[in-house]
Amino acid sequence: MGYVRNALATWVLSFAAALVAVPALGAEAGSGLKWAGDFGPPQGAPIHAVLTSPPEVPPATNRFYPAKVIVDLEVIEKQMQISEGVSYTFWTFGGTVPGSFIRVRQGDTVEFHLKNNPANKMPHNIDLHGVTGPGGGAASSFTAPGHESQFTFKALNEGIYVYHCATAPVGMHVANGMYGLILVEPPQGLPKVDHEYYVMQGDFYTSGKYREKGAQAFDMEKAIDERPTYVLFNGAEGSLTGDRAITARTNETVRLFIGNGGPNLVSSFHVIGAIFDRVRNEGGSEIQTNVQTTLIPAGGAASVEFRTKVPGSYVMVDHSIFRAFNKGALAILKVAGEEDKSIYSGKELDSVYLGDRSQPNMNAVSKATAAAAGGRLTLKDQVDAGRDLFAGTCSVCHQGNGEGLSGVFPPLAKSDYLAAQPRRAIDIALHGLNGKVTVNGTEYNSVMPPMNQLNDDEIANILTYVLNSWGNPGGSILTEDVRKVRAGGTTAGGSEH
Ligand code: HEC
Ligand SMILES: [Cu+2]
Repeated sequence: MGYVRNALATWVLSFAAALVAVPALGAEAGSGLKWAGDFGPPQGAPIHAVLTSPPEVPPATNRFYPAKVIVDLEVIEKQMQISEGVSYTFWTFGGTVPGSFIRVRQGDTVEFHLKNNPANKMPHNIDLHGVTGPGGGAASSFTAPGHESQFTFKALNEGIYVYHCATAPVGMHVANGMYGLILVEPPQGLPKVDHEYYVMQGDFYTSGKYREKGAQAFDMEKAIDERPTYVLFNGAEGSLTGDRAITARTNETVRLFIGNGGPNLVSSFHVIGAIFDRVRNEGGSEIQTNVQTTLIPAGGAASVEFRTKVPGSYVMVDHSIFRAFNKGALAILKVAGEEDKSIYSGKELDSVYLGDRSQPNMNAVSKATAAAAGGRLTLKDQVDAGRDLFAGTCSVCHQGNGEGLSGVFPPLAKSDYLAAQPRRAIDIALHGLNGKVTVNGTEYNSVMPPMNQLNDDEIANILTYVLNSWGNPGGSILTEDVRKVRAGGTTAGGSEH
């Protein structure tokens, strides 16, 4: 008996909450009584679903009756940037990775139109996890380039669901970015928040190494072995950092719809410096509170909510942490507003966590890559790109102004050690340095770790920047020079070219 009463009380409460949230309800009060499930025939004129590109989420349906909702989704195969100066041919739902966000209401009858752009090379289909029926729509939606298919389903369960392509080889279609989220709102709608954002993780397998420049092909072997080159939020490194970070102000509520397209990895989703007040883990209906890190399975999703309290940059990561700092799984929520010293004494962030993503953008790196590809790389291109890359890699120790830290990290500015054999720096960057060195009359006996996670052109540009800054002697280091040293060649006693 107690249970029944409690359940009733909860129901009445959520009913009351919805009444407060949506003043327009009065007109629809009749249908309100069926909120436990509102599966009558579609009412009113058919509605075209508003689809949004990530990180945007369509507005609430604000609807209190079941409708017929038409979804038009087009598959587009296109080359896009996966990292600065690195391009990849993505297969997309709606032209973005992840695909367009779809929002409907429980009880809606969804008429789904899947179009396969005539310029595409591959057939595709769609499996929506929010569909009840074999294949989640996959069998009814197999579509050749230049064709369109149509199927209809009733959104029976509320929740946040992944959709993805399920055309063979399925793993390859998913790895190329063919996934997205569909939100099925509960009949009474979701509690109002100030911001909703759409973030989706995926793992990517390229023939080249992490950040290796140029057009990269899909690598089936790496994919089968589950050895991703990139682990990314919203399909590209930097898609949610710098001037593309998502934003909020202090004392606002934020709801993130977090999906994981996989194809292989599960995500330990964490926002550095924030605690999730409420999580619907696995997208289910139970609400979990006070969560630090929530697991998002491949082919799963969750919604997390929190109130922003302290201004600053909050770094969202997959807390399998090498993925964040060495494979790209890093995004930023920028919170503007007044400091609250009673909650956090502050020292604005944590460039430690932002690393080489602390730059507002990496345009200089892209520009240098394009110039190098076109055979017209200038010294200035290299210096500009090197400046962006130096920040967050070398600057952690040698400092942004190259002065180092007295007794701990030697200076690069006007370093006589560097000037004596500039090309020896290639070896230092690749292999690190330890043992006694004397720089400008001061002895250092410490350890610099190898920086060989940087690729050849990154090291070339960084060193060229260092050589042309702070009164150093100038000159340039080219990608080939670094490649030779990495391959085991010698720096030839610092001879200049
Ligand atoms: C984790 C700290 C750290 C980072 C990061 C770091 N270094 Fe160093 N670096 C050192 C230390 C410590 C030494 C001195 C090593 C010794 O005592 O043997 C050094 C020495 C050097 C030297 C030779 C001495 C001099 O001052 O001329 C060069 C050149 C150099 N680093 C370049 C770089 C470049 C370029 C990067 C970025 C790609 C970098 N370092 C990143 C700590 C660091
Ligand atoms: Cu596909």
